[in-house]
Amino acid sequence: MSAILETLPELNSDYTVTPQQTAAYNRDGHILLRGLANHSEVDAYLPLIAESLEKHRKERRALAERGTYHKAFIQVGNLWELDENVKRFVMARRFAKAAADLMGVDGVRIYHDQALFKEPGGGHTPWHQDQFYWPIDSDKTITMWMALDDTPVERGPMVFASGVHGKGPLANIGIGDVSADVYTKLAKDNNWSLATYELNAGDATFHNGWTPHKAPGNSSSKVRPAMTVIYMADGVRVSEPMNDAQPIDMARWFPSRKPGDLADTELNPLVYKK
Ligand SMILES: O=C(O)CCC(=O)C(=O)O
Repeated sequence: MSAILETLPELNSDYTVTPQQTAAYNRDGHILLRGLANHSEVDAYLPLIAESLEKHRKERRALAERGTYHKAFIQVGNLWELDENVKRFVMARRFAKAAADLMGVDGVRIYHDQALFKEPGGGHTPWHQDQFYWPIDSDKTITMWMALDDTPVERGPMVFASGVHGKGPLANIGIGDVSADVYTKLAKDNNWSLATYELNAGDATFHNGWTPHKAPGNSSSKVRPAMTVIYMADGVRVSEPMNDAQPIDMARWFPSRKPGDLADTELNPLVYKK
């Protein structure tokens, strides 16, 4: 074990998710859990996640040279495969148990993780539904989005449409300028109720795979560092791709699996089981 890994907080202790919070998550499709990590835990992991993101990021263009999607954040997926220190954060039992409790399931596996750092002056995150990309035969999917620094509105916390996740796919479209327009119209025509949360470092939102969400740009002078972990219930299966994006996710996150197979490859470790 490396010298750093030995000293990192284990993040294994329980966080109590109340029945009221579970009910609110299932009603709204999103929730904020305050203090899921404490300040010393965030302080230990933030520099490691930031360093790993900087090392592995592919996007090196100036903001002005990028399109809408690449202006929204610097992104690296599955840091847990690349960095043993960040792996401890991604595999944390505490976070996985909270995800399982909110979904009301007895076990969860990792789908993948993403570090998402919105730079100062970074653009808005267009409206989208995550599960458009995911070849998973279940709606028991959830993303934890943890703020690694305080995230007031001007730094770009997410905005969620409440209570529409149960409708499943609302538009057969991935994230970008077109999805921004399409979902803005859906929000207006259907009078969606929108919710946003100002987060402190260590607070985390959880949202369902079908919850439409977006984020404003970062108009502050500080980066908005966030780490996400996407979980799926243990026992879900790989689904038939429903668009051109899903075969890419299937090959990347479910190597050698086909529709109908259990979503339980070596890239999908069981991180919590009751
Ligand atoms: O960090 C953001 O701005 C967007 C994140 C997001 O869409 C997600 O985690 O599903």
